[in-house]
Amino acid sequence: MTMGLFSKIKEMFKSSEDEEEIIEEEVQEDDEVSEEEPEGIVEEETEAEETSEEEVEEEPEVEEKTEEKPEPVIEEVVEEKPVEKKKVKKEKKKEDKKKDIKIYEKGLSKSREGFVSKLANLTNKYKKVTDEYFEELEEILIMADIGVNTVMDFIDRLRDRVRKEHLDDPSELKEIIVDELFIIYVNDEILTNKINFNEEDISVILFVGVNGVGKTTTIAKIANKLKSEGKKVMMVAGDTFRAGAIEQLHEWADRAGVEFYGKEENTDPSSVLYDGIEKAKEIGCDVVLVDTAGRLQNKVNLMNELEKMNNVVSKLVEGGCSETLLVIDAGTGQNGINQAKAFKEITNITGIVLTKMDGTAKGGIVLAIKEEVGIPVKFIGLGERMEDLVSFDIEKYIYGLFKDMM
Ligand SMILES: Nc1nc2c(ncn2[C@@H]2O[C@H](COP(=O)(O)OP(=O)(O)OP(=O)(O)O)[C@@H](O)[C@H]2O)c(=O)[nH]1
Ligand SMILES: [Mg+2]
Repeated sequence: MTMGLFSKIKEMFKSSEDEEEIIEEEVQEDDEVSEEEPEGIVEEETEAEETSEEEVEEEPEVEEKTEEKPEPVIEEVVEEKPVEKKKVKKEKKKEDKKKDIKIYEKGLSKSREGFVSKLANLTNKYKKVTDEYFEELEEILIMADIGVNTVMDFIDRLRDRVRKEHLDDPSELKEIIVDELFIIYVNDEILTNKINFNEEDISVILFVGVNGVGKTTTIAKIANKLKSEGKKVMMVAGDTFRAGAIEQLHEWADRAGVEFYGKEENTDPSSVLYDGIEKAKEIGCDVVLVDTAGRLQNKVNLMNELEKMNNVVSKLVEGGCSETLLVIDAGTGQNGINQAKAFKEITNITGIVLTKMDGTAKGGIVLAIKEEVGIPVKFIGLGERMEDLVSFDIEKYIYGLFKDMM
């Protein structure tokens, strides 16, 4: 049997672990600090990292940013000690990777305990791969919210491989199961988890989703992330429907240290958006993040509202919206999948943010969404804090989920 994908992924992350014991200690210290200290400190650190990595050479905004947070030390390094700069760059990159993996590991611990430990038990329980084994496996995967159709296809493929490769020991199947799950997600496609930015004009990102899924929190997290990458960000309070929503967003904007635009409750969201974008352009923002109401009475209302908002953006911005991100609560299972299908019908969803992955033992929804809805998951939320958001990366996800199993 050739080396499985999971082994490769595991080796990839393992070898970086071995090389970097010192860095790991540093990162652990960082983590401890970030749990206790207010966000300000973490932000500054991230900003400094990002600046030293990429922005210095490439981004035109650097001058502005340098005014706000001068980094004389880094500039010296850039000009006079290119070798050292490379070293710093490499170490920072490793450090970032490490941090990301840790967020995945921590955030997926519930899924790991639930679904993955059941898989491990299954392997111990059966001496041979039998029909009962497959039935039980099927049940575990369905319970993990992978979705019935996806599971059926998956089991068929697995049975095929078992037959062709003459496998009959369940422990040999563990790795194949992980590989096949990975294949479901990747499915020969080029996956993009990158945010699409408008090259010509200001970038406008709409956040949609039913109430309570985590739209507002996600906006804060993404604002925080973009700000740390050197972008000037404005949040626009397009949820004028729910009492308190505007104030809630305003508070997040203050905490993240980004611009905010909002009007009175019950104002037409499109008019807020219109004025917000004009204001954002006036003060030189790069990105506008738009909160929207989740609880409009029915689908037609919601569709009309989103269409109106899209028209406003098209009027003011070359190329219209850069992204419309659908926010889904990972704990809602099939319901979440249905939301994705419904939203897909009423507007052009360009990516999905899966929130509350830390609170569910059913991490399989990532695979189900990909298979049943066909829209890429761009981010996952793994906690309530501003830092608890990562770009979705299937390799880190698989590693975070299965690392104890092999
Ligand atoms: N554990 C966890 N909680 C989260 C995550 N994302 C959001 N939440 C929590 O979910 C709750 C709802 O979040 P909001 O951001 O207000 O959700 P919303 O979609 O804007 O809700 P409405 O404005 O009422 O439609 C809050 O208590 C958040 O702290 C996450 O990734 N993990
Ligand atoms: Mg909200």
